[in-house]
Amino acid sequence: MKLHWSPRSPFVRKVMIVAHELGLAERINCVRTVAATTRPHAELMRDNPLSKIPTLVLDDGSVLYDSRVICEYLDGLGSARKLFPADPKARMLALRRQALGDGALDFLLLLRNERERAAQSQAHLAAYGGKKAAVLRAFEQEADALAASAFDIGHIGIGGALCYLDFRYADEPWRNDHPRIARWHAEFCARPSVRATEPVDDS
Ligand SMILES: N[C@@H](CCC(=O)N[C@@H](CS)C(=O)NCC(=O)O)C(=O)O
Repeated sequence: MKLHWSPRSPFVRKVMIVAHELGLAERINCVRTVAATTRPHAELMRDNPLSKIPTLVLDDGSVLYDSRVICEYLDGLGSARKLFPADPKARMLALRRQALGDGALDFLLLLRNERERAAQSQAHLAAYGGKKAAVLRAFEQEADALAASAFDIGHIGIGGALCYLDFRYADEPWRNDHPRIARWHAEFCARPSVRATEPVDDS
């Protein structure tokens, strides 16, 4: 399998954490692909018209995106335990947590883009900043339940979003005001799958 990959992308990292958790990382050929919102990537678009990573090309030439679809595909390949629960209630909880983490990443990427623009929109900056605070409060409220439930894709979604805050928003500390999710996140970061996928800013 070929993965359009970058060491900076939090969505790629989610896929790679899943791959490591399932013992599948060695089967994935990671190909460095630069995806940027303002510079559509012609070659990548032959596989994914959205010009986004992660994009997975299977050995038969078929293509999977986005990260949610790829993660679920990998989960079906692994013979080990599942990261997408079969029980409907547990599955919906896991998918909702994944959506919260992914949604946070979506606006955190937009917020970085907005801050880099010459003519910044104060309305966008304020909206993203407000969501960032709200999501951290939601993570904090969810911390005890996360710690008490079996590790799944929801944990990876939320843990990965917090890792991205540390990577790209390191000068905006969140731990002091959110001690329970900070404790949970320390354990998340100690997992071999998370340690094996540390982000690198290679720009
Ligand atoms: N919903 C997508 C989001 C993927 C995404 O936004 N990837 C970023 C890199 S972290 C990207 O490819 N951006 C390029 C663009 O927006 O054109 C997923 O879960 O895979």
